[in-house]
Amino acid sequence: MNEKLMKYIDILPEIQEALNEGKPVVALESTIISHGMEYPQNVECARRCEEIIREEGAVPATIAIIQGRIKVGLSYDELEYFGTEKGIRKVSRRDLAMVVANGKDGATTVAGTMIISEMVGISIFATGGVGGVHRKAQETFDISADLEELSKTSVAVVCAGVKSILDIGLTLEVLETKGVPVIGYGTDDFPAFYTRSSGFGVDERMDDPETVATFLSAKWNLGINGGVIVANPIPVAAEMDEAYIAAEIEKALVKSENDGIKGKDVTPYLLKHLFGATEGKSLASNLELVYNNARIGAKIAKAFSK
Ligand code: PSU
Ligand code: MN
Repeated sequence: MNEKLMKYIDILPEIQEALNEGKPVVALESTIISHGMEYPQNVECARRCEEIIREEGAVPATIAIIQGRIKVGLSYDELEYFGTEKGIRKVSRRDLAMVVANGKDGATTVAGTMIISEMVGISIFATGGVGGVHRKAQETFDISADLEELSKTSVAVVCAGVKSILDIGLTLEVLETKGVPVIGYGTDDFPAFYTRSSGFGVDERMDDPETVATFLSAKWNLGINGGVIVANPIPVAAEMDEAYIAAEIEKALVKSENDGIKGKDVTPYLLKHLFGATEGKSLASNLELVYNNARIGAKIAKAFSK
């Protein structure tokens, strides 16, 4: 990290050492903690992800902004604070410098977390789902800044695909336009978050961490900058019934429209509504797929560090 960055970023010594020595590190985001789940499941989820990454022999780096300081790695108390505090700003590319300059708290989205990961030299990042093209984006122009970030920031994002609160087909079209490779991890089908298949294909299937690591090295050594989506389907045992979740998503979409929800509030609103409507079933699935991504993220980070 250069001196200019050090002025703004606090990185835990364990993470800095691992990066200096070329050991595997996996980034984790914080919007999932503050806007994606309720307390205490959010904090439990964050802790369990870190634990899984350690069990696999990599170092976790949860990324967030606390009182204007960019944190790479959170202490026990910081995570607790982050999980309970209300009104934390959701931080994508446009928000990042404002939150830092104003000394505020910020929860980094996929885009925000990718930016900070690249700043400190972390190449692999595990999360639940990435943002994408919202349904009716033809009218609303609501396309997640995550897609733009994936086009230019060199971090691999291990996720369970995108959920069908989004238009999955259009999301994949935009990813193609922006030159973002979409890898199916052990699958030919692009996963739909709560279910293993969306009916859309991936660019290429890769079945083990080494193959993904070799591909990432080739891409970035060639100077082809930008992110990669490693789409890792939810474990079979945690998968939801497709018709059931599709119907609940339709209802949630109608409700968000009736309530006039717009912009960055749309994704958190839909998630929260779904958790309630499915009596926690979608939350249970969500947790399992995030853990699965943390595990595969750590395996890929290990292979990539070799
Ligand atoms: N999808 C989820 N859970 C989440 C998010 C997406 O299943 O918590 C979060 C991620 O942080 C993602 C962000 O980067 O929502 C996308 O928000 P928007 O659609 O406003 O770009
Ligand atoms: Mn949006």
